[in-house]
Amino acid sequence: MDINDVASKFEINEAIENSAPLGNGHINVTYLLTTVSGKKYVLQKINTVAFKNVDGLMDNMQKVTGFLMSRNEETLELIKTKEGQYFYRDESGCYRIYKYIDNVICYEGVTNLEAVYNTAKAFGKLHKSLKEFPADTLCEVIPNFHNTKARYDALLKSIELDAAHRVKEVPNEIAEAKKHAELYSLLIDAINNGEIPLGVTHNDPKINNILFDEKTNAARAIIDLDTIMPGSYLYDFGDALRSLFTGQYEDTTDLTKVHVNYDVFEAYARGYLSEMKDVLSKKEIELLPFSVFLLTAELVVRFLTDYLDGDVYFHTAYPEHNLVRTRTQIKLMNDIYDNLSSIKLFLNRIMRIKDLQLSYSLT
Ligand code: ADP
Ligand code: GN1
Ligand code: MG
Repeated sequence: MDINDVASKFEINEAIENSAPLGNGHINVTYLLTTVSGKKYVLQKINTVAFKNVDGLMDNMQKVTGFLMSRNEETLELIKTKEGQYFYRDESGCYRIYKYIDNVICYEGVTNLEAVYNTAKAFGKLHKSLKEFPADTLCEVIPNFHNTKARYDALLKSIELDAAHRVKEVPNEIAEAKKHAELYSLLIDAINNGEIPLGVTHNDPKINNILFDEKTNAARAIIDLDTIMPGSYLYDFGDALRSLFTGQYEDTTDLTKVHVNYDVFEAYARGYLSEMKDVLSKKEIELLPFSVFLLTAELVVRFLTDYLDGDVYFHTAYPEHNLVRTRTQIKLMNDIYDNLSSIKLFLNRIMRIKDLQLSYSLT
């Protein structure tokens, strides 16, 4: 892609002086653009392997950001194209531009508990705000995105196909992914039989999808809104803690750094429940610890599937990258499984605390 050419299609009306890769996302290609007068924008090439329905995706994003803006909540601000569209498409791909949110920090892992608490509160607030949003106006951007059972079935198919001839290398990882397979349909069954409701959820609540104010450490904006769609609150709770427990990066080979951390769990649970305690049902609260296990198992399955498919979905920097990520998540999945009863008891104690607010001092 020619960055200047793409940028010239949008309502920026200035030349771009500088462009540089931004962040560590696994899906889109992201650049920070700086104009000659010093204004900053984010340009993204949307991943059309992951997102087949870009029109639906951008329609969801525009509706949700418009709704949040109308409530004065900071969110991504899309820049329209000169033709009044929210993205630009040519033969090389699909592109969008937002305003760069400045004076922020983007963490790749837990560096302080205050950020964890603030992240959780921000997701709690988002869930609560979006209860007022008409969920039926959103499309399902990626069908069955967090249907762990469907993800597992896709893994079984990939094992059978063995497209990249890698099955023989990974018998242990396949065995790990299969070990708890009987649990993979528990949440989706509960949703399908009406025991667990759907709300509007983010569906990708990794810590690097939150921007923190560099001065106050408050969670300023939740970004990466590609997968905003109807979903269970448990998806976001489980996936956020999965990401936080993973450590600094998902591709670490130092597996001693990947484990359940009760301080992190407490900070996240308190922050989230301080907003959502009265919204969640008894059944949802009961399943919060399980959701952390399930979403971690789902990532084991997804990274391993992509490794076996020949790295067609997640961006990879080297041939074993998805395998390394699979192993990180296996370590975490097993640790969460072994700790499930203790996490449940721990959560019960947190639920009895009257004032869930926490104040941390940054050191
Ligand atoms: P991906 O879907 O590939 O993860 P993201 O939308 O999460 O892409 O963007 C990748 C990274 O770019 C983020 O983790 C963040 O560091 C940075 N980023 C994206 N949008 C903005 C923005 N509007 N302002 C500041 N930083 C941003
Ligand atoms: C992807 O886009 P990014 O890097 O925030 C993925 C998530 C995974 C995550 C694992 C649309 O998130 O579902 O949990 O990688 N996003 C999509 O790091 O598939
Ligand atoms: Mg991201």
